[in-house]
Amino acid sequence: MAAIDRDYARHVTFIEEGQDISCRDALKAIEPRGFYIRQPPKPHELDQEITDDSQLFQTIHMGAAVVAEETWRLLLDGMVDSPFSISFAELKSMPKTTITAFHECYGSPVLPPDKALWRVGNVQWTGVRLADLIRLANPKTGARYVWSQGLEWGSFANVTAKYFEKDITMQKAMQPENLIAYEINGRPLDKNRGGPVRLVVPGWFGTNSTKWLCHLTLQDGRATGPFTTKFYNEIDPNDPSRSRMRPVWMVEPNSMIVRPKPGEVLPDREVEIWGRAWGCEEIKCVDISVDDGHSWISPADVHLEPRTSYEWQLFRAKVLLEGKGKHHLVARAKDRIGNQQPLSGRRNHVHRVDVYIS
Ligand SMILES: Nc1nc2c(c(=O)[nH]1)N[C@H]1C(S)=C(S)[C@@H](COP(=O)(O)O)O[C@H]1N2
Ligand SMILES: [Mo]
Repeated sequence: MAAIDRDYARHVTFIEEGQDISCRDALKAIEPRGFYIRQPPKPHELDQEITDDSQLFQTIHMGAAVVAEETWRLLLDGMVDSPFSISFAELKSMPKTTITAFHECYGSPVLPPDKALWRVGNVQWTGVRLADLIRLANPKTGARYVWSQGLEWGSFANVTAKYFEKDITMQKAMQPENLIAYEINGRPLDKNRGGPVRLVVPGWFGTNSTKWLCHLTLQDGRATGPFTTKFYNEIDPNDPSRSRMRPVWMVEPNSMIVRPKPGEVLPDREVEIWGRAWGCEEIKCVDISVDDGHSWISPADVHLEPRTSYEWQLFRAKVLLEGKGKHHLVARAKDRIGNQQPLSGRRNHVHRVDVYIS
């Protein structure tokens, strides 16, 4: 074991063979029951670098779990040599990490993928590194996925589930960005945010970041619940025959214009456009068009902040809007590995803003 692991081992309770540990007793109630969305502000209202908790969207499928912090335990088992459980106090006594990351909802898993766009924000999460906890459990070589389960149960879109269950690959799980988080923007996670403890998987869609987390289990195949089989799979846009499906995991490049605001009447032809770009991979350039995508201004004239972890990236450009009347502004991000936002028809298609020169 590495030094950090030996230190961590003091904080957990290893499980003896044959011992049956339940992590589900901490569920006090599900209140309120049923589907709930808190809609995000419009892109032009997301003008702060860090999105306040009160401004950040919320997505709840079956209801919000009310969790007893004193009895809460996280269980880590499955294809590991040293399964263990850990209390909230023990988790908080471990070395903590803070990461700034964009947080984006895929949108409805039952509507076409170009609906419910811009459910996004950028926040600071604090907690313990998922990879450190997994290492402590000594994963077996065949473990390929980490399944995560929430405490709540119920139904969504006429499908019942015994709990919210998601999976991520072991390869992703062992990256340092993933957290077993208990704070957002320096404050404890409240009930709707998934408190006391949730998973956070930066760079991947929000749906993978299981709230009211109580169980992690390492497995050799994909999770079998409705939230990974029936919901949250999509047609792979890279497949020419449009028949191959893929899990809703990595966030594709995306961007939004924050200024000017839609419909703004501008007195001056010289206009500064700025906004945010984000994706699983770092965004390397943002193209800007002032004629609805017919032509693009040189990327060299668009300033783009580099990324340090998974935060959204600011872009900014000064443009000249020729002539009075309506102008169509478009921004289009391209990531480090060459993926570019499509112009239409996809959940990450470009953001368009119309403005007027008076
Ligand atoms: N247990 C549980 N975790 C969950 C969900 C849920 O319904 N139950 N919703 C998921 C979805 S689809 C998203 S986008 C994010 C939303 O996190 P937020 O509500 O904190 O923004 O949580 C994910 N984790
Ligand atoms: Mo979501």
